Amino acid sequence: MLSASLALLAPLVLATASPDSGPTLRVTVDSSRREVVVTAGPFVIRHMPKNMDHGMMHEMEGTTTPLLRFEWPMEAWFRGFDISLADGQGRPLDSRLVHHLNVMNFNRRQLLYPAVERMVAAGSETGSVSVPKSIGIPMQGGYQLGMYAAWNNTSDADIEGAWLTVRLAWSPTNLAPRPEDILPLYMDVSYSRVTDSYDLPPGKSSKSYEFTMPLGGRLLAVGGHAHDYAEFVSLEEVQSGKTIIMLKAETDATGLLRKMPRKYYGVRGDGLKLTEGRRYRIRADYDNPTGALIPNGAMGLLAGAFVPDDYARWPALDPNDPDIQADIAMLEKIGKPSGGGEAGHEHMDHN
Ligand SMILES: [Cu+2]
Repeated sequence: MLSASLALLAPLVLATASPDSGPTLRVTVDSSRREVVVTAGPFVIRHMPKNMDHGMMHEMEGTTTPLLRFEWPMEAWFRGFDISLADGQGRPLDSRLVHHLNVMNFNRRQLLYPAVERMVAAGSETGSVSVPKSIGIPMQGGYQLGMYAAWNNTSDADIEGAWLTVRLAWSPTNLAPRPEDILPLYMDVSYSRVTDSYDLPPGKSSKSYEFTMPLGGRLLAVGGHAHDYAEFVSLEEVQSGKTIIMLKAETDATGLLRKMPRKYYGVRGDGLKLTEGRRYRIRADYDNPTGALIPNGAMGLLAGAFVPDDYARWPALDPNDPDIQADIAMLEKIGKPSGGGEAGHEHMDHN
């Protein structure tokens, strides 16, 4: 029955959000390809002055879209995404203009932090991502989602009239065997409400954050995010001192980051077990050869596909929690002309 109702919905525009000025957003369901297609635009993509650094870039108007809200249309498992960019005539633009793209789910919170779920965190080198049909993120119709993109236009000219299309792949509820529920698990060496980038001192440095797992489960895959001059992002067991995840940064000869690896612990196997009540330490090491502190120059994140031992015990999102409210307020400020300030640093994974 689900597929029948989706076929009916497919040609319909499900939602149109048009603020007074600025981009519009359209959501359609492509039931033959099993994709929710989100199209937003038009955008002006400002080119960056040559000497702009990572932190400055985020603060410059026209380098980040505002938060674009939309509704997820039906019960399904979310299992992948694809990002594309086109000009006003529908001709493809280089998708690397999208520095990073985040999709948030305002109906579910993160496990470790009082912040809304980051469903998608994609970077210019991430490309399209999908997980096997045997797993997926459980979604309900009516979930309030939002997304934003940060641009990286290194050309000499602004690009006007750009349209962003994000295809969100899903598995239907009648899929057999039933997919296993996964949820995103974020671990951050420098989590705070407004920014998770931090100042990078010259020379060798290490930053870490310890936490107790509130709920056990298995990590099926994990990716990382770091900036230039990163050496690695790792996860250690505090008591045993054992390193259980090690993502070594791939850098060029001068230390500029090329990419962060991804690790797969087996989609059918047991995965990497994280134990309830156990202490863990996420750690990011850098070696900054510039001789100077780089303001907001560093980040250290791990993002995994996590199978909780008991899905029902995932902490519920409390809309009255001041931390949740602050997180949402921060997201709402992204890409706004004034007052955005530090908010623009919010990003999860662009490498
Ligand atoms: Cu970053």
